[in-house]
Amino acid sequence: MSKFTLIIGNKNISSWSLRGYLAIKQAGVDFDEILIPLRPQMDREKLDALTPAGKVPTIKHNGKYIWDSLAIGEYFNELFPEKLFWPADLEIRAHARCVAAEMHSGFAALRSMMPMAIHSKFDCPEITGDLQKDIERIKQIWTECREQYSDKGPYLFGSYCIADMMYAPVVFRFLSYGVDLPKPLAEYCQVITEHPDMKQWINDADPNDLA
Ligand SMILES: N[C@@H](CCC(=O)N[C@@H](CS)C(=O)NCC(=O)O)C(=O)O
Repeated sequence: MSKFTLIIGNKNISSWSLRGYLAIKQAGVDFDEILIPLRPQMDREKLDALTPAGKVPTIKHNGKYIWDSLAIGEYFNELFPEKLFWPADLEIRAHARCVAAEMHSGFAALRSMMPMAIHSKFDCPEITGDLQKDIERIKQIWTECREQYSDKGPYLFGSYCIADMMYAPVVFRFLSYGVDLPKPLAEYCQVITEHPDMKQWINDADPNDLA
């Protein structure tokens, strides 16, 4: 199988890049990494030359591009089904796909009002309105998952899967802004920060790169 190239933004702040990185790490393939700084100055020309949509993450493989985090997860799922990118059970898999898709297409208030900056701590903004709705909905999703699947393992659906990759940046947002979480959800956040691929990303992220 030919080599993969992963194109990403600054690790401290590029939340979508983190999802693509977690997917390729779970695949366990060799890959080259190209980091295009998005901040303080975005290299637009370089980004547009390397990615069809001008967005990260993008994977290049066999001369073709996969330029969206969820599509990247699905690509690796199809290439390496034995890595269990999704739960094996049909109904649990449908649940996992729903919560991953909900993250991928939603939570705009959380994303704009609590940008990810892995190594930073911030004062928590007032949690009202759309931000409150987003946070409450995420807590509800995580709580339901932990209640239903905790007997299978410490991740949202027991075993680590694409749903965890999609919510990993949310974990860092909650930690950076000090969002109050009930114990089972705080424990889930800790499990994510201790995942080996996450630890590698944290270690590589430059604290000086800020949103
Ligand atoms: N839906 C896309 C979103 C990708 C995205 O918006 N990435 C941001 C960085 S975190 C980006 O490339 N920004 C550069 C730009 O918008 O010009 C995905 O899931 O990959």
